Amino acid sequence: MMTKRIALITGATSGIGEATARLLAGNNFKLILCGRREDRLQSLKRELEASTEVTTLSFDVRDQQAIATAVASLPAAWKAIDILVNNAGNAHGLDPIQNGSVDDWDAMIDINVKGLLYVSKAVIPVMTERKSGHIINLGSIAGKEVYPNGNVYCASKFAVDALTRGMRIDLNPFDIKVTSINPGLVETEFSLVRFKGDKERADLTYKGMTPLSGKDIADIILYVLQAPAHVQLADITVLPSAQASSTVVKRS
Ligand code: NDP
Ligand code: 8X3
Repeated sequence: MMTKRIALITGATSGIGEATARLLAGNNFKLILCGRREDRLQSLKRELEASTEVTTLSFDVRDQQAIATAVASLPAAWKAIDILVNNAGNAHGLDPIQNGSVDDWDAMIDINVKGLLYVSKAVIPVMTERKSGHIINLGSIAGKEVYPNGNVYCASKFAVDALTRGMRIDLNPFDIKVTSINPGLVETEFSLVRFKGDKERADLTYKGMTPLSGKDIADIILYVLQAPAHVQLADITVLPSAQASSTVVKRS
C-alpha cells in the first residue's frame, strides 16, 4: 500500500478547511488539523479517526511563537509534513476605506498575510530539508480583482497572490510545489465572520444564486494533490457558474 502523505490544514474547524479535512481523510492522507476552536478540532478528530490517523494543533495564526512551539511539539511520526494547506483566514467588515475600522484592518493583515507567513515559516524547513513538499495557499477572486468596500481584504489576498508566486520561485530548487486556489463566493462561515454574526446580512451574500460549497474547493485541492509528480497546478481561480467577476453575479 502507498505510504500516506501528511497534510497540515489551517482553519480546519470550519468551511473549506473542514471540508478538505473530511475529503483527504478518506483519500490516503494523515491529517494535522489546526484552528483555535479546540472543541471543534477534537470532535472532527474523533470523527475522522475512523478513516485515518489524525492529530491536532490549536493556535492562533497571529501568534508566531505559539505556532513554532506547536509544530516543534509534533511527535516524530508527524514531523515529516508533506502538504501545507494555508487556509485560515477571513474578511472582517465591508466598509469604504474612509470608514474602515483599524481593528478590522489589523485582523485581516495579521491573520490572512502574517499568519500565513508564520505558519509557512514553521513548516517550510521540514520541506526544504527533505527536498519535497506541496504548499497550497487559499487566495481569492478578491486577490485578483478589487471590489467596492473590499479594500483591505482584497489587499490581503493580493498579498497572498504575491506570496504564492514568490514561494514558487524561492522553493523551486527544493522540488516543492506551490499552488494558489482563488475561489469566488463559497458559502461557509466566511460572511458570518465578515458581518460579525449578522446572519441575515450574511445570507444575503448568497441570495438568488448557487454559491460554491467547501466540498467544491476540497475536490479541487484533492485533484491538485493527486496530480502526477511532474505536474504543478500553479494558480486556479474557481467561481460559481452564476458569478462572472467579483461584482457581476446573476441572481434570480
Ligand atoms: P470560515 O470562516 O468558514 O473558516 C475560516 C477558518 O479559519 C476557521 O477554521 C477558523 O478557525 C480559521 N481562522 C480564522 N482566524 C484564525 C486565527 N486567527 N487563527 C487560527 N485560525 C483562524 O471561512 P472559509 O472556509 O470560507 O475560509 C477559508 C479561506 O478561504 C480563507 O482564507 C478565506 O479568505 C478563503 N476564501 C473564502 C471564500 C468564501 O467565499 N468563503 C472565497 C475565497 C477565499 P478558528 O476560528 O477555529 O480559529
Ligand atoms: C471571498 C470571496 O468575493 O467575498 O474571498 O471576497 S469575496
